[in-house]
Amino acid sequence: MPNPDQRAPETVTATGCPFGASAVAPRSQQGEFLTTATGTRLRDSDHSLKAGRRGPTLLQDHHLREKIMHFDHERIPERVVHARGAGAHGVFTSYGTGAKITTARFLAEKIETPVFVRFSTVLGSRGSADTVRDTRGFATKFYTEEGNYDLVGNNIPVFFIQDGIKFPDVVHAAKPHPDREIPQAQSAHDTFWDFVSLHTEAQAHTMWNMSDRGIPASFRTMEGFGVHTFRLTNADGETCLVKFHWKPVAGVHSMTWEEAQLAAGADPDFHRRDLADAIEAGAFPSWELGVQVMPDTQDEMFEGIDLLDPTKLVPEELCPVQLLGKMTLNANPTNYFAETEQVMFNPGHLVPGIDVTNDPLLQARLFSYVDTQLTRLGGPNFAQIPINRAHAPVNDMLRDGFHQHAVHTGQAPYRPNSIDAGNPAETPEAQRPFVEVSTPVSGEKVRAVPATFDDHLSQVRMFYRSLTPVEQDHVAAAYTFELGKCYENPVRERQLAHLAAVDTDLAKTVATGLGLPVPEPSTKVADVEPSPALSQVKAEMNFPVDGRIVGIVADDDADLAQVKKASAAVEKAGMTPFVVAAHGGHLGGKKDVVIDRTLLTTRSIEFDALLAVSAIAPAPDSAAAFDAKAGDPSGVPNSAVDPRLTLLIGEMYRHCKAIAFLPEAEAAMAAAGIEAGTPGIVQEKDADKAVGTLVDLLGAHRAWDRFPRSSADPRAGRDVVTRAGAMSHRPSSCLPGQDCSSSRPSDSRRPERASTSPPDGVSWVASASRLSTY
Ligand code: HDE
Repeated sequence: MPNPDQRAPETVTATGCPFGASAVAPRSQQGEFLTTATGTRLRDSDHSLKAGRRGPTLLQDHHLREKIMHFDHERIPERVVHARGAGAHGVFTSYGTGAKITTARFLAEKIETPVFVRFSTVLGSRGSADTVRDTRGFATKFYTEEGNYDLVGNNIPVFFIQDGIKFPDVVHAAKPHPDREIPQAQSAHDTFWDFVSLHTEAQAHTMWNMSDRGIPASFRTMEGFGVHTFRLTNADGETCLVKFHWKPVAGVHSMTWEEAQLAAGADPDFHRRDLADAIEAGAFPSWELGVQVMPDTQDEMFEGIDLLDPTKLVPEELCPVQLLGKMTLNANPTNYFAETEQVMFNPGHLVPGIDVTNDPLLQARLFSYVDTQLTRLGGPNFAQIPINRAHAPVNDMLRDGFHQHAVHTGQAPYRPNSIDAGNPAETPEAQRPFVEVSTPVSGEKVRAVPATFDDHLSQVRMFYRSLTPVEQDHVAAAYTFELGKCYENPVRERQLAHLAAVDTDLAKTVATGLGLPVPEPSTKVADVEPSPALSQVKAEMNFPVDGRIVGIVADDDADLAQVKKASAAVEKAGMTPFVVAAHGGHLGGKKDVVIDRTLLTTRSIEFDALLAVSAIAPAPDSAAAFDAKAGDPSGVPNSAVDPRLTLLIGEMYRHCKAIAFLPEAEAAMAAAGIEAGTPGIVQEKDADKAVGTLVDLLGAHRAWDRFPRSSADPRAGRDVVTRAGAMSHRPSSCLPGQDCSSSRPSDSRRPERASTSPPDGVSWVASASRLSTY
């Protein structure tokens, strides 16, 4: 309590509004008139104070000085990694299935916890493109009643390095070259490949980056991983080791490399826009949170995998993901800077029941995240920034510092004290304090990792062999592209030798593309069983299509009834229709059909599928000198079709997207050289039916079967999407009470079904018989 002679500042907000005045007002600007930062009303903010109209500006112009001073300091240092990001608010609803393994309240009870999520790329600067090939950050802040819990993960389950001390090295190597500061936001350059080819432990993460995971279709279709192993404690004090997973309800989907490159130019904000648009449209992105639960054994190993090694994953076939709850992102931030830029995450923001392990990468992170905020957010009081504030009561003894917002009372911010009656008290056991799990520690001081960290390549081989042929092709193309952008031959050769160790066919394909011989394998690699759960292309896929974009192509003479029918059917399916025509405004002069895109403004990357109601004849602006897209020589010359429509359809065709043609649009199909019966190509008379078929095709994301493998390919003969020798994987044994059969890898089914019938209770998987050596 303050003393009788003490008074605190008035309880007003930063903008002078009394707290509690209204839900919105405390955060916003106040009143009708422009003021200075201290509330003095201004008459003129457009002219500086001068000695005469043509005279010099006067030093006394305090408003000019305040305005320019503030502007000069509007930027804060961007994050040293993960600088480019997009955020959203949401809610996490627990299934209550976690009670057996953790005391964390937000998991154990069927409760709703507000969350803020920030997705990011790692390498690029704040203004870089969204669709570069890179890892994506997936950081979630749960504002729980027991304090903030941050799950600061990535969309890739393994990491480049085993020990945090090497983080500056990998980041320096991956960031632009220090002399010219290029290339921005990508790994296709010598220093990156120099580092990863010299550090074989980086090969696993690198192959994930070269796979389709490195170019997600959307933040909404990314898996998330906590990467490290964490330790959970239940009410009986029993512990288990877990790996966290986020499973996207919309399925795991990626871009094609050409799409990613086109998007980086045509719409560098592609992912940010997609997230915000989906939320605005009510297609709320959602994920289920799950855990792989492993016994907390003394050696911290599972199935021969060292759980402290962050370059390794645990195959879901050996330890299924058990679902704990569902997160739905349902609101966009109000102000990018205040929320998405100023949010700060920290793997050390833990709640009772969740603790860290000795993973040497995680240990370094526990130091790093508080440290970086000091510079980035300008002092130690970053937890007081609105987006970072806990929703649980805060009663700390942290005092003063830059930008202190709290007006602390009392005289004894220390413990023990008698002057403030000993307050605040330490939390007794019954009141659920956070207590570190007491684990025995022994050993000599060394700079070394355990011998069980030594195998760097067997899981790289496992990952590659778990992919379907079409995904393997993408991996081979990505390595060829990236190494093709390197100048240093020794770097390429060293990387090729690692690929030769991982898979001979892969190395051959890449070496052929580079025009280099296939080197001897760098080492001998153990064979491990593939894990089909790692592939994102399944034989049967039927994912929700909410928030997908369907382009509806029509010209002024098109049957407007069909256009309207198509739009209505697309909306009914939870998707967004974009009408594409030759010009802006309205179709056929009728006010009721608004044109969203023109052939000049659009590009194929905007659409997940296309429905052509009619062809579009060459428009007045279809001269190549005006719009270079019109000069594209591909397609079948056809004076009746605008060449930009042919290009649009051709690109979507190349990207294996679904395209439907109504009869009036068949000239466009012919102009693009598309044959009837091609996978993913629909010919229908009626818009309603066409949309129905598109929905089915979109459920599988893409028609990969459109392009069979060439017979020159060493792996030819295999189906494009069916994995050669796919095996059945079941966890070899389950603890009593666990229904392992229901814990399939969750992207192989429509996940909302799982949401309505979550597992009864999560338990841990006993160590299965050793299937393989890692
Ligand atoms: Fe980070 N990381 N990191 N990291 N990281 C940061 O913290 C760091 C690592 C991850 O949206 C920084 O506030 C070190 C692994 C995400 O705000 C910084 C090491 C994983 C984000 C930092 C790692 C991540 C960050 C930069 C090795 C996946 C963005 C700004 C010991 C499990 C969070 C900041 C956001 C951000 C350091 C390794 C994920 C510099 C030293 C492994 C998603 O503190």
